[in-house]
Amino acid sequence: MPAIVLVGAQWGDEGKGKATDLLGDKVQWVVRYQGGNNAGHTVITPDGEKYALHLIPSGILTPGATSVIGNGVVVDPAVLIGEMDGLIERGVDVSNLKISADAHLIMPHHRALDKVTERYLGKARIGTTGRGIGPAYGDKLARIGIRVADLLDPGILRRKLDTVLGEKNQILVKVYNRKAIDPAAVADEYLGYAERLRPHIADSRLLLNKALERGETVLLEGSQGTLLDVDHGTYPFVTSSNPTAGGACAGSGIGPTRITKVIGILKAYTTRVGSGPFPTELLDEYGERLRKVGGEVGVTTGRNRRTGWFDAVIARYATRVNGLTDIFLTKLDVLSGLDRVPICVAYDVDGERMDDMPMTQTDFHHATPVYEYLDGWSEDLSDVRTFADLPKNAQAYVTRLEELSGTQVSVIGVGPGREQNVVVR
Ligand code: 2SA
Ligand code: GDP
Ligand code: MG
Repeated sequence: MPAIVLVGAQWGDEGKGKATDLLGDKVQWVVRYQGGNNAGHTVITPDGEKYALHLIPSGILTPGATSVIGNGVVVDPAVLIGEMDGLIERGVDVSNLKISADAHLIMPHHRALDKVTERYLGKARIGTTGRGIGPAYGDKLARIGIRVADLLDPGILRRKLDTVLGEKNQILVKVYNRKAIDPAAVADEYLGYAERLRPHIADSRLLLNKALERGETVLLEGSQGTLLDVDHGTYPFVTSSNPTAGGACAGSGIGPTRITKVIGILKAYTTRVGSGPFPTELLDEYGERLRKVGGEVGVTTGRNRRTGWFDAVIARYATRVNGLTDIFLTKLDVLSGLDRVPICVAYDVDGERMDDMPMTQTDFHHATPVYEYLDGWSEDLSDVRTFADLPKNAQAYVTRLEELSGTQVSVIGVGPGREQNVVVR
């Protein structure tokens, strides 16, 4: 009767979409528990079809699994409908998609405020995706959010919009010199979406708990990553939700005793998109090489991702914060062709060695990597399917990452395709 959590162990884009897809045929339910359409998850199916999913769980591509947008997600209904239509056009069945009645909606004022506040922050900007994520979670915590269930009650929806826009329009107009948003027009627009989404709106926590009681398996799919968690990440350069494993319970309504496995997705090097500290960042030709060979471009915004060497301090931190039981190590193939491969094993913070994440963000900003160097390998890994067939130096690299992170590697990604994996255990 297990629930399995799958989390990004770095700053996102570790290959969670592919990992979810890989587990898809072993599970009956796939649930998104946080984030919104800031996420971009890439899945390449066996017939070579490439899908970029933003709001819909990657499990939608696995026939037989039911996909759920959990209560912890923020939903932009126009984007959701667009994504559903895009999938239907390509022959994917979305009729079984469930959307939690308690999920919060991204409204036009959230998108507007996300953009203007970023501009206002200037150099201190977060580098958000501009999708309204932060303001939507802000309203949720301030208890003025509008939820999916409100789409089913036009009177309530209109009343809530009048109240919230009464305040937000003051801010938009008086602070940011923007146009006011008409509550009646927004209500009409959103009631249109309601008609389309109505058959999918569900009491998802009840569905999931009943499924667990029947002995079915639920996969809880995180978006973004551990270091982007609003509590455990590099605050304020984070997203506004809890991608870490703890967030899976709150964002789905499943109790922690149900979770039997927590899989951390870890890239064989590091990337980050948006602002904020990044100790192993490479601003040289090696960084450019990782970006090119790894195809490191944002799936949602098309921004270039920042790139750097593997950071074992972060891997250890992610192991602890999420209680990882397994690691899926992705993109090992991208490191082929290097003479030696650096691994950051600790930080130097103003002359002091730190083996663990510094307590303060000020120290983290000052952290410079202490590197250990392993010999590289030149072989193309894309057709390797067993650990024994990996070049000896690649094996040594994986083994060292396991030692340093404190978690066993159970699968190694050697290419973007569904079958391009080395299953270790
Ligand atoms: P937001 O929009 O409020 O969540 O932005 C806050 C920070 O969170 C980062 N963030 C992400 N980081 C990596 N991948 C994400 N998804 C897309 C992808 C990103 C893209 O898969 O490539 O296309 O640019 C994602 N979503 C949010 C964001 O960069 C900010 O640092
Ligand atoms: P997610 O947000 O964690 O789902 O990851 P993204 O989809 O944003 O980015 C991961 C990228 O790496 C996608 O383009 C995947 O197709 C690709 N990918 C995943 N695993 C591997 C791998 O093992 N090797 C290579 N070369 N690419 C991979
Ligand atoms: Mg992504």
